Amino acid sequence: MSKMFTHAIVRKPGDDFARGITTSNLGTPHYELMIKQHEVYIEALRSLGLELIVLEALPDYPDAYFVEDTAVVTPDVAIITNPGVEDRRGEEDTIERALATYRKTVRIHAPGTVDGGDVLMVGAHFFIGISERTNEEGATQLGCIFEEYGYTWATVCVEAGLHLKSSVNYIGKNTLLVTEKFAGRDEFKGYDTIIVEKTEEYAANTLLINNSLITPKGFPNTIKKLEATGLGIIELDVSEVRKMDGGLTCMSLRF
Ligand code: CIR
Repeated sequence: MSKMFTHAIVRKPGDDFARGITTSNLGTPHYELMIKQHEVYIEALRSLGLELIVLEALPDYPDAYFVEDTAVVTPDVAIITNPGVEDRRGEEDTIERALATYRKTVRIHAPGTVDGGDVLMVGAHFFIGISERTNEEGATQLGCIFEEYGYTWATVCVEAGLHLKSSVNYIGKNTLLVTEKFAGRDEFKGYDTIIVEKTEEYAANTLLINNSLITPKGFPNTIKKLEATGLGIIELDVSEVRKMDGGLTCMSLRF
């Protein structure tokens, strides 16, 4: 059984969200549709029993609804990150205030950088992706905090995709959902893997909430593989989020 979450923090996208960072070539995102998809996402989290803390959009931070990047929340402590891109620094201050009600908070300090999208929790073990956003110094700071609280950790080189969780996610029952590029990596020995084929790579960003999976709509082969796990599955259309290089895990902090 995976860890049970009781809460999630989300933030409404601002009407400037299309000014966020993106490398995708999927066209201009549509604000009203984005808001609709975000509302459906919130309702999906609620339907799985989570209490939602919904923050207002943060002026001048068009990527701030990707709250996952600003913190790593464990059962004992919340680690507030130092985001890997300058433009997003400052988002973490508001998240620290929101999390302080629920957890003791500690911080990652420069020159260390960490984006929460690079941190994958698998029970009491954490994989930390070394990426364009998360550097070795940040990973070491984070790892030392994990050790203090009795968790283990290992780094994984993120050679493809924005973050580690763009390509690898834990879906319970000792199983990782991975893209072809990450399949067979030594770091994941000891886990079962479900491989997402190249044409469906985006579906690797599937979110495990208690005993259900939230997965992006439009990836029929991955759905078939996920159905075999016997877990509940919710498919959500996140077309507008994808245009901004984001996905399902990015839009919430679960704890
Ligand atoms: C960024 O480039 O920072 C945002 N446009 C996308 C962040 C996605 N976050 C995530 O995967 N955890």
